[in-house]
Amino acid sequence: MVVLSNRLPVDHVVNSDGSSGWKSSPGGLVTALEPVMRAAEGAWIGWAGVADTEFEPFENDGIEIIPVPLSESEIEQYYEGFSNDTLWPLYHDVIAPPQYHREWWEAYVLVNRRFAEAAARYAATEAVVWVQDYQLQLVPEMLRELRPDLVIGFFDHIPFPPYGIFSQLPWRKQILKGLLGADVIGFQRVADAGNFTRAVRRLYGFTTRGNVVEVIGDDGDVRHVVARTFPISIDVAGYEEIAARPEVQERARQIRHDLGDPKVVMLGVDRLDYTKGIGHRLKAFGELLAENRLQVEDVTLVQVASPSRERVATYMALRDEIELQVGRLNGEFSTISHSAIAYLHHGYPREEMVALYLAADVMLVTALRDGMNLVAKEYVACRADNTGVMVLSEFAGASDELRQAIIVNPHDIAGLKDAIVTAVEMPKREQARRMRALRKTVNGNTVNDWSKSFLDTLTGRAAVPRGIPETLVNALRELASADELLIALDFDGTLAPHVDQPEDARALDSAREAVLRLIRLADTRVAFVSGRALVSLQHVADPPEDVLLTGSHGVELKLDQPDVTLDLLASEIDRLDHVTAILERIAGSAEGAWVERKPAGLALHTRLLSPAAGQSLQRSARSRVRAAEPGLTVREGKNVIEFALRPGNKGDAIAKLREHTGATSVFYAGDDVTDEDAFVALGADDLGMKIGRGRTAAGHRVRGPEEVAEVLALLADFRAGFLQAQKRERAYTGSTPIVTES
Ligand code: GDG
Repeated sequence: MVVLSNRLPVDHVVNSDGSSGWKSSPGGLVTALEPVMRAAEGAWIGWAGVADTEFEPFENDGIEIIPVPLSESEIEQYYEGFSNDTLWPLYHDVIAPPQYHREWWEAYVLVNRRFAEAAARYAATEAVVWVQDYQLQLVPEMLRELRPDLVIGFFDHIPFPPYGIFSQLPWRKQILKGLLGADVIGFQRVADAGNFTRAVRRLYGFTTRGNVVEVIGDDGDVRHVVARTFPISIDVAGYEEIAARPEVQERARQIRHDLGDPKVVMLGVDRLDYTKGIGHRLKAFGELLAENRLQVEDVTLVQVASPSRERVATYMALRDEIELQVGRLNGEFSTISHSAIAYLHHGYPREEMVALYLAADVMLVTALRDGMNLVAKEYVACRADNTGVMVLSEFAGASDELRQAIIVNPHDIAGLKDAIVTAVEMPKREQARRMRALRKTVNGNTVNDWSKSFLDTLTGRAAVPRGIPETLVNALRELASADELLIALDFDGTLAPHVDQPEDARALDSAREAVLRLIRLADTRVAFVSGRALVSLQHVADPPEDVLLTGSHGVELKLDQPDVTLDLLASEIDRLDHVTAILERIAGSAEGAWVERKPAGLALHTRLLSPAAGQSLQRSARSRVRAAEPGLTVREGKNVIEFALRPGNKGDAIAKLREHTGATSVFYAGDDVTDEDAFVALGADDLGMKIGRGRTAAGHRVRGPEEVAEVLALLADFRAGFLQAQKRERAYTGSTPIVTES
């Protein structure tokens, strides 16, 4: 596994005596990825934090560190310029005006390429590469070009803007193309993923279905890219542990004492950034003091504004502005013994941050726009005694989860003032009620859950729940009330367990039984959708009459009429013969491989070989057939590679079946990669169910054919129940149409 981020998890430091070394900077991301990285003997690629210096890769705590050098001018143009003065303001609702400079963009492309090349050099075959954040949005595509074997993920830590704003960017299409090189693109909020897929539709015209984007490559190949939300979190146990230390609790008491033991301590913790709404917070607090709704003897605001991006002009101006505001408010309202605001322009050790969280009765998070805001989650994690109130901006991603905070619109100063007063006056019981719920939420999604769910999605290892999940049961109940229902089912691995010899495959008795029940129901059709040639499907499935059949990935159809045969041209038969000869030769070289001839294509089966041997055989088949007979459709399935004369896939099969049956809703179940074409052909009123592990566009998942049979039986129950109820209702209201005479 390889992680790429702008900064490495270690900083290069030069000591006062001239010696130098490495200091780890254990942020949340490092904590989250450390165990995974160690287990996978992972590598971390990033910049070491000093200009114009090359460092050799080295090992740190079981992780291979690969420094990428940046020159002084690249830091100015790629990092401070394009990343922090173009993308950052653009992606944060243009709170500050983004600067567009072509030379910054060129530096961004150049540095992204350097990162991609480093990853391409270090990643092992078929490694998982996880690219972090907005500084590296071009890396996924560049890396895919260099290393098509890699599995590539991208996580966007900051918001993704609505199209009206994103479209300002002169290089908007290049950025989207860069991101679409990933297999999975993660966002903080549902809204961010939605903004991204909308931009993809507008600028590339690609189809998006739910979380899946159908990316059409220059060669016409289709890739499915998952774009969805994975809300980031914190190392909850780590924060709890620090908060429980007696010396940290003592420090919290000391802080309150040093502040003059006010009744209420309010706290803000932010990088000094214009997105954090520090000015709005100060304005609201100042007005409350001016109006005597709060008294300086009772309430103190501690504001940690940690130094950030200090060489970027907008940040210099912001610092002046905030410090002027703090100075004025303190000048006006502080007394000798009580300061209105304790303003701290420093970075602190984590223990001190936790002591501050423990000392604070009210936490103010008033960001104008924020991807997530980890500070909000950290405050909650530290409040083990269920006291404390949080005022939280609706524009921070955290507000999607932390619903029991006092949610505010920070632009509405009057509303923000009321929220602060509500927080200051909130009774302890109400505080505890809310904090308990907040703590449950934060505990339910830790940073480990976040990285696990992202990586599981990326590697196709998403957990398969035991038993039929509740969400699936509900979806089946809803589906059962369709006007015209089509139940389309893959055969091998779905109705029938996988076996070594394809001709031995048989549907489970329980599955056959459920299918027989379903075909007897009114307005309900069942279809088998297979990659097998139709004759082979008929042989193994022995389908009951009335079951519709499609074989050879939708090329062959049998729809309520005698078999459809394919009329092949003589030239097509020649091509098939030619490819047969090539594949037979390849199969002959590996014991256990065999070739299946289909009416309009060929399949090379490798399931008896080891995965590595199978893959290498498939690769050589692919390249030799491509060279000898270009233009054939190539499909890779589980332990099989197929070459078809005519394009066609299970998605086309669904379209044809839908048209034939007039179905208003479709249920589709399948286990193979080729079933993904069917899943992406489903719409909002349909239901897709993946069998087993593996990356999928289906909304539901079960473990194996036994559970498929259970699901089909359940669907038959629900459908029969619905049809009965409908019949009773018709009988009651009278189903004969009323004809009015003219
Ligand atoms: C970006 C996105 C998203 C701050 N000052 C000190 C200090 N901190 C720590 C906090 C917190 C972290 O820095 C800041 O994280 P945030 O999430 O609040 O904000 P950004 O830095 O803007 O982070 C954001 C995040 O990425 C993760 O995806 O949530 O939306 O903008 O952990 O505690 N830590 C120490 N001393 C300080 O002085 N030790």
